Amino acid sequence: MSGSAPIGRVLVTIPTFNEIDNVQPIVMRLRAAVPDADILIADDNSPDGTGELADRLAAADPHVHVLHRAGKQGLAAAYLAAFHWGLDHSYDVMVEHDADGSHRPEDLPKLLDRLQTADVVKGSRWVPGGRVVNWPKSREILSRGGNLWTRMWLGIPVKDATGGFAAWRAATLRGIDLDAVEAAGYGFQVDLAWRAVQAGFRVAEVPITFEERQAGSSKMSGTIVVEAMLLTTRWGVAHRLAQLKALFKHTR
Ligand SMILES: Nc1nc2c(ncn2[C@@H]2O[C@H](COP(=O)(O)OP(=O)(O)OP(=O)(O)O)[C@@H](O)[C@H]2O)c(=O)[nH]1
Ligand SMILES: [Mg+2]
Repeated sequence: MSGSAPIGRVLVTIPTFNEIDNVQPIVMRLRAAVPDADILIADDNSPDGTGELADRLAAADPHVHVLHRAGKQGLAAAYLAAFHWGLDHSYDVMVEHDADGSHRPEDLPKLLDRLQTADVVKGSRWVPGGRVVNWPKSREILSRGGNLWTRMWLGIPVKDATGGFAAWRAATLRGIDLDAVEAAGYGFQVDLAWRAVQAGFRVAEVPITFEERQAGSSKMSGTIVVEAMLLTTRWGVAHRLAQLKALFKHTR
């Protein structure tokens, strides 16, 4: 764990599946917001040609890279592949950033700033100053409910553990067992945050504005929600049993 360490070389990783209308604007905004950072688009062979467009962006700009993957394998697999790519290329910081415009590149400097005294920083919709724009009430309830469930079971000191905008020090990612990550969908976010907390890393949150996507379609599904809920419950039961065991040990 670091004290107040400079953050070094930053790689913004963007998973994409059918984001043809979003990928170029988001890359342009990122390049303007964090000009020194590199960008890695991890595309799962999108049928709409996102991968080919990403190649053209990469050919025009040495800061942009593309990781082509064989087919749609879920958000977690794309991020894990992107993290490994970043670690192999000696980046010091890896950022998770959606392609769909829900995360604002303009908020990223704030996350990176906070990372100077943290091991991972999550962009949070549910801390003071955080907000959502144009998000259907049903999605807000799902997100708030999922985070409540997560905090109830895991006691995790994170208000938006399910959020997908985050900056990780490479040392933090190296310090958690990425191969053991279980979730395939957005439970992946809780999985990673929980591993970081358990390993004793400092997890910080900064407020962000989260906007509903304007183009393309959501990949969120009932299966992804159920997976996240079941996994969180299983980790929570194990965690609470371990706490009870420790309590009995102390009171005997
Ligand atoms: N490479 C890859 N990217 C994915 C996959 N599923 C989702 N993504 C990307 O991950 C990001 C988040 O996905 P979204 O569909 O926006 O899902 P979400 O943000 O959880 O849901 P919404 O709030 O409804 O948008 C987007 O950039 C997607 O293109 C996948 O299987 N493979
Ligand atoms: Mg989205």
